[in-house]
This record gives sequence, structure tokens and C-alpha cells, in this order.
Amino acid sequence: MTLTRRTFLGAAAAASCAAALPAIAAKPLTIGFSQVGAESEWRTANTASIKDATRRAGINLKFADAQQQQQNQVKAIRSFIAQRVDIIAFSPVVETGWETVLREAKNAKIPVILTDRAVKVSDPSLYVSFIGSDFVEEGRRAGKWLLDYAKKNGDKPLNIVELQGTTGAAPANDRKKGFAEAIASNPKLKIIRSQTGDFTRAKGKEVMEAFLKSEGKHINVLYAHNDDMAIGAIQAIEEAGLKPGKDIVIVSIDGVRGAFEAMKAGKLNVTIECNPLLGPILVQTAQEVAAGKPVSKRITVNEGVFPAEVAAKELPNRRY
Ligand code: GYE
Repeated sequence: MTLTRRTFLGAAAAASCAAALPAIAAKPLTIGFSQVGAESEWRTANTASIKDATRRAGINLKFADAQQQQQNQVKAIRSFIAQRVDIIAFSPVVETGWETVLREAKNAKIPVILTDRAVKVSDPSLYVSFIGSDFVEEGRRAGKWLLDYAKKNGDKPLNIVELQGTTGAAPANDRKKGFAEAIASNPKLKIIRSQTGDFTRAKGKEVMEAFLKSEGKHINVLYAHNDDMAIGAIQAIEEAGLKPGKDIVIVSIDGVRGAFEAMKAGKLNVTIECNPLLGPILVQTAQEVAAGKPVSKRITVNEGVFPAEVAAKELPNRRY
């Protein structure tokens, strides 16, 4: 029979021995993380934050990129369950269709933390916490900025085109809702076209080209659900011989470096901040969950509004 250190030394001696021997410390936490993709500057910063924070904490991270496909995320989550990771975290590309796979994780007793985007499930016990922004509020902030702009600029009728995020994604649904709610108080503000640009520059440019073709000079305002689509649209507007930020006022969301540069160049009017640096809070929450501590079901982050007037001054402070 082989004796373990504990039985050989007795409990007290074993405890002091364990303290002196970091080599037999608890094994590192393993997190399986399924990311949406690499569709935007925001996402790149979010991925870097998660990789960096987990590395610093000595966490073993299994990272999977879903390339904006829900079925890839479902596959990744099943593979994390099969590998018996300690915690599953993911940023769900769309809101619905998660019940089955989340139940599988729950049955396997693996806690799930949602980051960035929410899910719609009938049983909230299918995840332990949701860490991310309030997207409805971001949409409202965009709408409020436009209400103010309209007031300061003669209260003329304004035709708005909207570039939506990925169809079915929480930030697309919520940013649409919040914006519509905020501008409803001014009947002169009208959304004349609204279509998805899938949160990418290429799609934002393509859809803006189509808007310009059908609506031409009727367009006064572009509301883009993220900066990347706004940046793509800026190109389309310039190629159509118009001045972005002047002939067409542009309101977008995220607050990435590219948006600050566009504002500095006078081509974008305002960006509503959405903080992608969720790595440290994810690590802290995962550690608490692993230690059996209670965590908040909903963790939000503080965010601001940055109009073009402050872009040059703010740019050096931006971390993404
Ligand atoms: O705004 C957009 C990204 O889910 C908040 O996804 C995120 C959004 C972000 O592609 O740029």
C-alpha cells in the first residue's frame, strides 16, 4: 500500500507541508470560451482582453472562434462539456436557440457565464451570470444625441437610415429598440430604411451603397449599430460624392479607435461607448463561481458618449 503524504504526516503537518510546497497547490482553472468571431474592432479588443486576463490569472483557456455561426458555438460548447472544463463562458451570437445545449452543460454540472451578449431562455438557472453592457441604453443614448442635434439645428425633418447589427443578436435587437424609443418623441425624425450590415465594415459599405442608390439625397442621418459598419458606410458615402459627417450626419456605437479617428477627420459625428474590456471581470467572476461563492446574475459596465468635438482630446486615452 502506498501512503499519501496526508496519511503519513498527519493532518496538521500535511497542511504546513502543503503551504510550503506550491507545487501541490490547486490545479489551474480551465475555462472553455466560445467567441462570436472577429467581425469588428470591438471584437478584436474583447478577445485580446479575455486572453490577456486569463493568461495573467494562470487560467487554462480553451478558446474557440465561431465565425458568427450559432452552430459552431453549439459544437464548441459540446466539446467543452466533453472535455470537462471547469467553466464555460461564451458570447452568444444570437439570443435564441440555446435551451438544449445549456441544459446539457447544466446536467454535466458545468457553470455557464455569458459575456457581452444575452440569451433568451425560459429557465434562468441555465447560466450563473451575464456580464455585459446595457444595449437598450446605448440605443437610447444614440437617439437622445440625435434629438439634441435636431433641436440645435432648426428642428427640421430628418430622414434616417439604420444599419442593424447581426440579425437576432442582442445588441442589434436592443440598440434598435432603445434608439426607436428615444426618437419617438420627435415625429420629424423618421427611419426610412433599416437593414442588417452584420456588424462588419464590408457589409456596412455594401448596404449603405444600396441605401444611397435608392434614397440618394433624401438621407440626412445614418444610425449604425457599430462603428465598423459606420466606417464602411463612410467609404460608400464618399464614393457617392457626399461628405460623411456633414451631408449625412453619422451616429454609431462602440467607441473604438477607428471611430475616434473618423471623428477627428470630421467624418463621424458621435460614438456611444460600449466597453469590450470584459476579461478581468470574467476572470474574477469565474474564480468566484469556482470557489462556490455567490455572484451577481447581471453585471454591467459604465460607459460614456463621445461626440466629435472631444475626439482629438480623447483619442490618446483610448485603450481599444
Ligand atoms: O458592438 C460590435 C460587435 O456584441 C457588443 O458586437 C457586441 C457587438 C459590438 O461586433 O462591434
